[in-house]
Amino acid sequence: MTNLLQVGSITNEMREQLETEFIIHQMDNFDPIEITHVITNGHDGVKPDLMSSLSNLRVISGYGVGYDAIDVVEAVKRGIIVTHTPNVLNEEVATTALLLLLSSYREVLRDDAYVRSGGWEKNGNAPLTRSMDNQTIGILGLGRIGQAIANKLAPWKAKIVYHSRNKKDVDYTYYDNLTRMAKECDVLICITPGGPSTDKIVNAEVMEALGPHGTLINVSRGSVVDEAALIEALESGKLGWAGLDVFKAEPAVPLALREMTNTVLLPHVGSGTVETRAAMGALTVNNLLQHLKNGTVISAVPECAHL
Ligand code: A2R
Repeated sequence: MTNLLQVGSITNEMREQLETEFIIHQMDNFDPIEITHVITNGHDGVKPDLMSSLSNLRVISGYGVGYDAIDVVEAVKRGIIVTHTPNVLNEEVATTALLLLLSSYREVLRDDAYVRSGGWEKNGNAPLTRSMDNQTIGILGLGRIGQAIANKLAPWKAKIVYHSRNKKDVDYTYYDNLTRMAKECDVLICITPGGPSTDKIVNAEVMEALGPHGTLINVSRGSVVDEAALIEALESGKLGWAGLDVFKAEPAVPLALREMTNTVLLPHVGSGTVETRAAMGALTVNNLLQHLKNGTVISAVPECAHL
């Protein structure tokens, strides 16, 4: 049997599959020398101290597509293979982006509360909302999930534009400057990876460019948006609305965001359906099982593809 360290929670199904080949150790009781494999998730990752204490580590299998909580540069240096779960969650995260967008445009939370509180019966019809049709929607990060979001927006006849580091082979208009793109958009949807290269790239300037009638949707990482600037922009009316699935210091969410009526907030559930989490769990486990069998993995992160 091989020694696997579990960081964060896993499902019962994943545990059952893993227990056929691994002894699963918990964080409060393990011998660092024995550990060759780690299972973790996008939030917990592997802290630098932990990684350096695991001198025989070979594989880190991540349950999620984002791996900004793992020091991949250090992993590559040490020949440790990091894996993640791309593609199997594209459609679900895209659905979450649409859910936030539609909820924001059509004031679902406000109107639901109006019905529940008896306000409709007492005070008459609810105020009108905004139409989601024919909007110019900027996608920040037109990768696997970004493309799925663009596809899902087709029925609303959205004009899609995008910003990423490189121009892609697609028909949508490319902007090499995020602020310039935001100026042209009704909506900005963030779906880049986290980490230093995207840290606070959605800053005060970008939010002001999006403007008082603009809507910001974030289904990427909290770090991508300057949260203090976001609160200021929403409070002052420089930005209209925000739909957020991710935050700077999860699970803590600033009170200011929670008290606003122009925000829709979700507890990082972008991929959080039974079906999609099962697919992600299977891929996370199969990466580990395949490595045991023949030393290869199914879905290494790009930086580790050569290992
Ligand atoms: O820069 P490019 O051309 O490689 O485009 C990637 C873009 N991207 C960035 N855009 C602007 N500034 C940056 N510093 C920057 N870094 C990356 O983000 C690409 O279009 C997109 C990422 O696409 P994928 O690698 O296919 O990732 P996927 O599967 O769509 O997931 C995105 C993220 C995850 O990393 C999690 O944090 C989150 O969604 O769930």
